[in-house]
Amino acid sequence: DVQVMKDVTLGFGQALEVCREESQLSQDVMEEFFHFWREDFKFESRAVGCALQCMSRHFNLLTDSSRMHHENTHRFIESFPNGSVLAKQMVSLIHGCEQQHEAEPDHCWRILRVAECFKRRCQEAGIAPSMEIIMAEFIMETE
Ligand code: M21
Repeated sequence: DVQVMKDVTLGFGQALEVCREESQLSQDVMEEFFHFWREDFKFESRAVGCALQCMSRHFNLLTDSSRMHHENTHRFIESFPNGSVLAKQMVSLIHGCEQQHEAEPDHCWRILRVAECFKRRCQEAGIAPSMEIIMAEFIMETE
């Protein structure tokens, strides 16, 4: 459900400003979190992985070993309108991606790879929101 993913993205994205400094993310690497869904978004910068780690921590979505905390993540997604339709699927997609990248010892790099994998799986499953939808909503919310 594209609408749900859009809401979760915007909610999760609230933490970007909190995390920009500590993850040393330059403005041009990820100006706004919804750029994550852009076709041309590059998964090249370690700082993006560090930012995702910080943002996840902000919402208490990680375990001590910087893996996804399943219950908290499920609850977080469920807290959005209709979130319950996607919560289980998202947790399972992320978990599958974590297993695929388990060999990467650096948390920031691993999380970046997991995020890239997660985005691809969402596109394959048809639950990735389009930029047009996200942009329109973002502009309305900030006006
Ligand atoms: C929910 C909207 C967007 C989320 C995108 C980022 C997904 C990042 C997944 C990182 C998961 C970190 C797990 C660590 O193993």
